[in-house]
Amino acid sequence: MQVMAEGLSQEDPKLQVEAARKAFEQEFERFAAFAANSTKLSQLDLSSAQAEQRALADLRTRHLGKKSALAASKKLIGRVAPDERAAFGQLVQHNDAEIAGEIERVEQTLKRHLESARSESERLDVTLPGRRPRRGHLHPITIVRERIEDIFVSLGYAIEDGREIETDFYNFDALNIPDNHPARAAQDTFYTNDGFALRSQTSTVQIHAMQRRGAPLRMIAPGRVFRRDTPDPTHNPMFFQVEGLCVDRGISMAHLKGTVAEFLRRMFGAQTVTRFRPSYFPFTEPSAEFDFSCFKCGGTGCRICKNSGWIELGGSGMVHPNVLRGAGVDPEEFSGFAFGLGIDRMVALMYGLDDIRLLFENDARFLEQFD
Ligand code: 2NL
Repeated sequence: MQVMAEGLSQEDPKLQVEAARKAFEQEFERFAAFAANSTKLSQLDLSSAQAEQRALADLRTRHLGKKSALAASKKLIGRVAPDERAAFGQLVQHNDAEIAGEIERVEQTLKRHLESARSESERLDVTLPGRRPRRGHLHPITIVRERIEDIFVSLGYAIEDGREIETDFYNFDALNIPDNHPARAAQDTFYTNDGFALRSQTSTVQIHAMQRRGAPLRMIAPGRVFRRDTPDPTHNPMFFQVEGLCVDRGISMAHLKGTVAEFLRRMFGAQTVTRFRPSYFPFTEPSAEFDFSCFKCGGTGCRICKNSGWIELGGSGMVHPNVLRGAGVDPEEFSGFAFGLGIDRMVALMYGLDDIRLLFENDARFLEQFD
C-alpha cells in the first residue's frame, strides 16, 4: 500500500499504524499490570500511585495526542488510494479506540485505588480508647499528711504552718526545755552560724499560734523538722511531723484520749484500739505515749507489729502550765492537751517500707509505686 502524494513517507501506512500500536503496547505493559494484577496495585502507596497516574497521562499524550504517530496516521487517511481508504481509516480508528480504551481502563483502576488509599490514610477509629496523658501523683508523705489534715479539719482543727528556722526561744525555752537539756546540744540540733536553730519539732508553730490567737485554740501543725541523727533505716536528719494542740476551759486527759483514739479509728479503721503508756516530756505533764492495735493483724501479732499486736506511734500529754504561761495563755483559766507523731513513720508502716530514707531519695521508680 502506498500514499499518493509525493514527498510523504514512502513507508506502508498500515505498517506505520502497526508500529505505533506496538510502541504503545511496549510502553503500556507495566501499566497494564495494574489492571491485571491486584497485588501489584495494592503495593502502590499514595504518592507512587499519583506518580503512575501522571506517567499514564504522559503516555496518553504521547500515543494519542496531536503529535503522536497515530495522529500522523490519521492525517494520511485522505491520501490513501480510494479503494483502500475505508479499510485504512477503520484500522486507524480501531487502534485509536483500543489504545484509548486500554488507557481508560488503567486510569479507572488507578483512580479507584487512589481513592481507597486516600481514605485509608485518613482512617480514624473514633471508638478507640483515648491515649491517657501520663499524670504525676502526690508524694506518699503528702498523701498521708493530707489524710491526717482532712481528719483533723473535720474535728474542727485549724491547720497552721510556720518557719523552719527558729530562735532558741521558740524551739526550746517556750517548750519548758531546760538549759542543760541534751536536745539543745549542737550534737542533736542543727544551728546556723548566727545562732538560729532548724526546728526540731513543729511545737514552734503552736507557740506562735497561741501568742497570736490566744485561747481557746484547736490546731495541728504538720511540717518538716530537723535532728542531727545519723541516717539509718528508721532515722533521717529531716523528717515530717504533725503536732496537735487543743486549749480551752476544762480540757482534760479524757479529751486527749478521745481525740487520738478517734483520729486513729478514722485513719486505720473503726476496729482500731488505742492505748496510752505513761511517759515524760518537758512540755507536757502528765505525759503519755500512745500505741494502736496493729492494722495488719488486728492485734494477734505479725511482722509489722513485731509480734506485739501494737504499733507505737507518738507522744502526748497535758500542756505544761509553764508552756501555756510562756505563750501568754493563763493556766488558771485554760488547760490543753498536745500530741506529736512522725508522718514518715506512719507512711513506712502503711506502705510496708523497710527504710524511711527511700522517701527522700526522689527516685521516681520508687515513688511511682505509691499513688
Ligand atoms: C513525739 C512527742 C509530743 C507535744 C509533742 C506539745 C506542743 C506544745 C505544748 C506541749 Cl505547744 N506539747 N507537743 C507534746 C507531747 C509529745 O511529741 O513523740 N513526737 C513525734
